[in-house]
Amino acid sequence: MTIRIGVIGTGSIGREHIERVTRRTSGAVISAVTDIDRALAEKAAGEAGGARVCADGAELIASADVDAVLVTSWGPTHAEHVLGAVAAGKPVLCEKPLATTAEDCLAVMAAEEAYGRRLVQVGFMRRYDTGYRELKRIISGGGIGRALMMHCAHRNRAVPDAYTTDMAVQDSGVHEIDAARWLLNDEIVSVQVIVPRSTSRRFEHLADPQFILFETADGVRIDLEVFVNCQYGYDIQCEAIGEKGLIRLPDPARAQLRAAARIGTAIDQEWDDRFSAAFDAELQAWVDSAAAGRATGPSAWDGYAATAVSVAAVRAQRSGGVEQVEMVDKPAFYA
Ligand code: NAD
Ligand code: ISE
Repeated sequence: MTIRIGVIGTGSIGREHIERVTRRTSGAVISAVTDIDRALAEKAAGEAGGARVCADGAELIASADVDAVLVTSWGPTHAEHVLGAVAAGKPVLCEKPLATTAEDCLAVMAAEEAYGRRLVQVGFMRRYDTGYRELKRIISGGGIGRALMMHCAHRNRAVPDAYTTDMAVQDSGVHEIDAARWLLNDEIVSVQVIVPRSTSRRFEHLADPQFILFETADGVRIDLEVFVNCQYGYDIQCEAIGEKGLIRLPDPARAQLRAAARIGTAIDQEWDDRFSAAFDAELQAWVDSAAAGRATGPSAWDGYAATAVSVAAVRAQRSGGVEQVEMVDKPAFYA
């Protein structure tokens, strides 16, 4: 069976996913695309081998030649498209965030529950990265004993000046929020943000770097450094410390160069290089599960939890204090 995918949003990651589906995913084709920028959509349709261009997300979701929907538009528009796909009974992979407000995430959960089975997967692709999967296997298997602490870093080489202080949690740190919840099988209950001296290579409006401190329901403490103008590359670090050991995310395997009296390995420069294989695995898993009529991967509940923590973290950026995460109890539907 070939899954016919409609893509809403043909910007940076939308076009990457189109290329991924077209060249490296089995069992799927891109049948339709849409973007509020029609010229972009037409260009992407050509790259997808002649997909149809729809006027908007609603038309695309309703199309008979769209079996599954990929949402890669701007975050504030995600909820509308995901709700549309669920109402049409079509599987949907939504890039992070599921929605920018907890209320919209709850609306998606309610719609999915009313439909009767999971249709939504959220694009937290780190869960498909081999290094993170190894961490998950070892932590879950008791390899470090009871987890006590985690140290994480999210470093981007540079960001455009449209990037704002709250995006450090909502756009970047949200990946670690999801990864920590998943690795520890625990929920984050409070958050604090500490802003050190800022880099002189930042924009005036941007607090960069930031330390984000989390506490989980089980009492694990997590520190996350988000530094989005670190200059040297794209560098993701994660280390979990338990009662009997420590485990660290491996750096991507790169050949070692010995020359000019030095030993060195290349550092990825952008997120799409670092997580390219994880994105491939994520898309393939989504297509396979859509073909089998089931859902897999990060759920709408995970999307909700990550947004709820991000919302508290943005409050913490403003208050400077410790902010509690406000979350409903996990519905049995997502157990
Ligand atoms: P982008 O600005 O390059 O592309 C977004 C596109 O969506 C634009 O072309 C815009 O015109 C279009 N768009 C906006 N509203 C629309 C609507 N209602 N209907 C149709 N098209 C619409 O942004 P991007 O970097 O591609 O990011 C898109 C999403 O992907 C964001 O939610 C972002 O957080 C996420 N993202 C995830 C990762 C990751 O590592 N998983 C990386 C980058 C981006
Ligand atoms: C971007 O939206 C992503 O999701 C990348 O993975 C992240 O590293 C970057 O900081 C975000 O802006």
